[in-house]
Amino acid sequence: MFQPELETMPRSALADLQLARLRTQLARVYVNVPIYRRKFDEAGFRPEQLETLDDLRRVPFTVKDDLREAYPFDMFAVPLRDIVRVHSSSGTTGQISVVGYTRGDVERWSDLMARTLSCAGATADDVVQVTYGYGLFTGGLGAHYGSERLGAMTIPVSGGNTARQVQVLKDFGVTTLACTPSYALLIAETAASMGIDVRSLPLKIGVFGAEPWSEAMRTQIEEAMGITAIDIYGLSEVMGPGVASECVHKSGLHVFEDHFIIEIIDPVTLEPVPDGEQGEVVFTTLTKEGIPVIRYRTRDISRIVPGECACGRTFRRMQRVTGRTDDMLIIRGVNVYPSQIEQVLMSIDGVAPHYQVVLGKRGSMDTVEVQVEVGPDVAFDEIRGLEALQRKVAGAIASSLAVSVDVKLVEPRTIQRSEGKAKRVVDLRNEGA
Ligand code: DLL
Repeated sequence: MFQPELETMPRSALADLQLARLRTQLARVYVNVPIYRRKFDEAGFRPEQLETLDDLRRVPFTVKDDLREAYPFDMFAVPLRDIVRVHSSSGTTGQISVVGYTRGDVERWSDLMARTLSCAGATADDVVQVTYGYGLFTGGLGAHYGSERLGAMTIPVSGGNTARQVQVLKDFGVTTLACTPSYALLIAETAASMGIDVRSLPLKIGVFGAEPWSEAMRTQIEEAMGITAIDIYGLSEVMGPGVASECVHKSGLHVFEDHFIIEIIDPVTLEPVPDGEQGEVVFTTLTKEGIPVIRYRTRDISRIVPGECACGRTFRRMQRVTGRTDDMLIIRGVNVYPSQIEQVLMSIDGVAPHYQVVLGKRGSMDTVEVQVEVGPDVAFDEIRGLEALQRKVAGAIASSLAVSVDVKLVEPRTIQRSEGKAKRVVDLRNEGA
């Protein structure tokens, strides 16, 4: 463990630490960030009223729109001269939000990413290839600083140029790869086309995150690369990667609770749900100086995994994020996340782990078509075999998810590959309208 004294802290000591930090944090934002002061005043809440951790429920939520309205710097809690770095959220929808880090924030983030890598089994002896994008995205620099903090040999390749990624992987004796899971698959596929079997290389650990991926996808990647694939989670608004990470037991992601308070709420009633029940993840940062967030609604769906982990860490675990409230498809009344479709697809022989869900319109009806590549061993010109495979895929989705969707099998390598976050849903409903 990178910080065993913190990672295995007794729960009661952790609660004391959280409460002390939370008090300071709430007082700071109240004084320094007018947006928080206004919200707290409107809710009739004063920071000094917080007596127990449960009182956090009385504090108003922060949502993505608050950060957007504060664009670029209005939610910063320190003068700009104390900010040493900015990043931003991916901004696939609408205005981006900007986040700022003080020197202390960068220090703590480096520790938390070193923790993450160490959770995954990496040590100072490892050679870490950072293939997350460097730039405004938090993935590249986050992993980079963490890897250096761990003392590992850090290779800042950034995303893109997949053939070069493979070359570096092979020539530099890389043992740990940090990238999105979808990009890991593309790297494996590209290596194979270059005649390189990744399984025969020293690579042994993958730290994959930044997008939803299924357990079945994990198995695919682990088999294709001969590695242990670890799920790592975070978001720019809260810090970037390094908010939660699986350990080698792969049974949920330990939330780094000395720095973040996690709550799971019902997104409709906004009330907390009991441990083990699914809901929207809400985070409060306890130590961030640049841009603290208080009860930030992530829109990510997860649940607390009850019980203790065999690794000895006392931090509670969240289940892998299956999707976001805004990615959820409602297909004839049934709620479905793309990652659930992925899980079904990956369990079927003959289809490749490359797919897209295409939303369209037929007349006034919404249509959903799952496009998936057939595996390399399937003869694309053998109509009867293809029809049977298509029926099998549609049948498996219908029986697992209780929805019927159109399935289209496509030829290998026709679904667009991504070098960062994969685009799983293509919405054509407003095209040509
Ligand atoms: O994706 C930070 C990150 C970088 C995490 C590298 C892990 C590795 P954003 O670009 O702000 O930050 O996107 C955050 O991505 O709210 C989730 O919806 C999704 N996400 C991140 N990690 C996971 C994961 C980075 N392990 C948004 N599983 C989050 C599922 C994830 N979704």
